[in-house]
Amino acid sequence: MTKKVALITGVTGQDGAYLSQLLLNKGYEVHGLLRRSASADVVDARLKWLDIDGKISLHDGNLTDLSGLIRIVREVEPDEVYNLAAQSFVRSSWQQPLLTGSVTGLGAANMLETVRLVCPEARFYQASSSEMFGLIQEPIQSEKTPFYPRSPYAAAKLYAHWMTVNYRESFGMHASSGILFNHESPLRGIEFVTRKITDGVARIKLGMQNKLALGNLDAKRDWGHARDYVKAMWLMLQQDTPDDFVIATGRTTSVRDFCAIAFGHVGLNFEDYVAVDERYMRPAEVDVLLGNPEKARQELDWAPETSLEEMVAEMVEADLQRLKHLTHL
Ligand code: NDP
Ligand code: GDR
Repeated sequence: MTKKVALITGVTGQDGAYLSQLLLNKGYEVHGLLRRSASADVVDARLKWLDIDGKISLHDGNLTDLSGLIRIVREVEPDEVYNLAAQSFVRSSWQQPLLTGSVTGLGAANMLETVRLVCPEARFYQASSSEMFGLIQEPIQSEKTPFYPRSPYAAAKLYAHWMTVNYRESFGMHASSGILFNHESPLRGIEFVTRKITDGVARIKLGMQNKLALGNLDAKRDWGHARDYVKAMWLMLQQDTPDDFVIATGRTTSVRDFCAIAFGHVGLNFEDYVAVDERYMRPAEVDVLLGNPEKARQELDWAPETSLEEMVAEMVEADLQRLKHLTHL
């Protein structure tokens, strides 16, 4: 049997790494879009962490460069395209609103257009986000909840989301959008609050630091594990009909309570170490997110497998290991 071929944009990010691992385990030939970096020696650190760096074909390109995308897709001839690349840090999107629009918004349109022109039969996944719910219009958010974006990032994701729906409806493309709530792991970028906390806990435990400065401790998020969430991406592209799905755990936790769990894991009280610093507050905040994954449960047979406590323990332990061995990530 011929191998299925997948192309992943954002392959060097958290989800790209876990998705590559999942697809390789399923026997796929995996290709990834790699944007040129002056730090080429560390850009594939996550793939190395999972020990899959040599198993993926990487292609030099950028989501903002349509002709390059066309060239790569012609070469790869993918059966499935996962568009995960984005300027994904919400806070930076106020500092770089136009770049965020170009990459996170128009970049998705570039990818959709590339697939439509070169391989319209390929299945397409768009990484949509719970940030699109922003100022929530319902206490529990589902596929039917109206959107209210609260950042340039969320506005760009909303454009990409509707373009995905539009290409599905206009051109009959098998294009699906996963509205994923926050998902974390030891491979999470250090600037996001969960990893910032678990890294801080590990540093404090090892005597390398004595305070952790955070922003809004009252913000609440529905946090799941990235390893569980990439399975949902794959499942969406295995369906006969493309559609949109909320992927979440159905449990929401405050940043404060996340701190309590993470510090508690190493026997420390977070109140002795965490300080609030106004610099980490946002111009407009998403106060609370809580997703309803019922549709995914019923139609994809998907459910989260890792509890928040298990995930926090895994993240703190990984950060302790990394700092002891001074591993890059
Ligand atoms: P990361 O920030 O870890 O990864 C982003 C990826 O996009 C990196 O590989 C990055 O490359 C790449 N990238 C950025 N700009 C460009 C560009 N111009 N051209 C090509 N590649 C580019 O994100 P995650 O893995 O956490 O998230 C994956 C996707 O899912 C993102 O679109 C994110 O917005 C979305 N999402 C994430 C959620 C989460 O909780 N993690 C929840 C909902 C949606 P490089 O390594 O060179 O920086
Ligand atoms: P988010 O993730 O904005 O939800 O976007 P992040 O971890 O950055 O923030 C979550 C919440 O924590 C509060 N917070 C802090 N955040 C950061 N980064 N640093 C701090 O010091 C801090 N203190 C408190 C924030 O104000 C916020 O309320 C993530 C990204 O992965 C997006 O790409 C994705 O779409 C959404 O999740 C779903």
